[in-house]
Amino acid sequence: MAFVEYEVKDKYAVITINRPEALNALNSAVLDELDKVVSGIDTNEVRAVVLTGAGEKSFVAGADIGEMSTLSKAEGEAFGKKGNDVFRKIETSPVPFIAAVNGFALGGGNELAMSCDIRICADSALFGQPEVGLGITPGFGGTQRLARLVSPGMAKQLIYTARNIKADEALRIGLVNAVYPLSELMAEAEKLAAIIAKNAPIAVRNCKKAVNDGLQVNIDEALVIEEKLFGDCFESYDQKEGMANFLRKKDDPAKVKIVDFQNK
Ligand code: CO8
Repeated sequence: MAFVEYEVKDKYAVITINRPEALNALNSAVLDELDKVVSGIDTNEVRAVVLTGAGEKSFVAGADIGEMSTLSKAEGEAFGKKGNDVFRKIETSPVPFIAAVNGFALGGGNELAMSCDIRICADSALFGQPEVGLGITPGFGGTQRLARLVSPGMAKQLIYTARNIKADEALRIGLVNAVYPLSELMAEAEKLAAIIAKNAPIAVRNCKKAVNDGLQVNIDEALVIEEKLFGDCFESYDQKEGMANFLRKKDDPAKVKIVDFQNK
């Protein structure tokens, strides 16, 4: 593919948005390729995904302003839907996505990062929703996900002012989980992906669904969602072997082993 690289490593994969000449800005071609890559992930083989941007300067500097500049109302809405559909695919993918934010995460870039499960960033990263300075609203989920991730008040302040924030402030408001020197970011992201990939995949998948779906409903309905996904883990090979391993260890610490979860 011209703009999106996909590399499978040891039970995890790395997706790289690769349009560095435009700071990895998202045009229709990039969104189409990202859609294909995300749809094509073999979730039996791949248990976590790291998403990053090519180069040392930018994760994604937003939706492509040149492409958007001449859109009609209907085309603008369709472009918003195109981005929303791809980002929602990431958000609802059975595998966890880690955004490794290696620089600018502006507009659609911040929105892409927010569709991931976990965000970590370089100390050089810059986050923001600059859309109102361009005469538009955030249109790839920014008004919705930022308000849910940080707080409605903080989201509104960032969106209404179009102010960019640095990594330390992103950490303080909970937009990212950790900040690393740029040179260490990918190693840290891949280490995190590898740790997740070693755990029982059905359980991790059900945790993602439980958190995501539970946040959309009231607490009583949310707990029912949790109960069903908890129950769904039982009778799996991974549940039986994970628990048997704990019990073997109790009998005889020498029997300790790392469980090779099978995703079944
Ligand atoms: N779109 C298109 N091209 C871009 C974008 C972008 N978002 N960002 C950077 N580029 C291009 C530049 O035009 C430039 O290209 P060229 O070399 O051909 O002139 C190249 O990338 C390098 O950029 P700069 O020379 O500007 O690099 P600087 O280091 O000087 O500045 C900045 C970096 C600060 C990131 C600057 O490029 C910038 O401000 N970019 C725009 C950031 C922005 O406003 N992003 C939000 C866009 S709006 C959005 O994302 C809406 C999402 C929802 C869409 C809903 C659809 C309806």
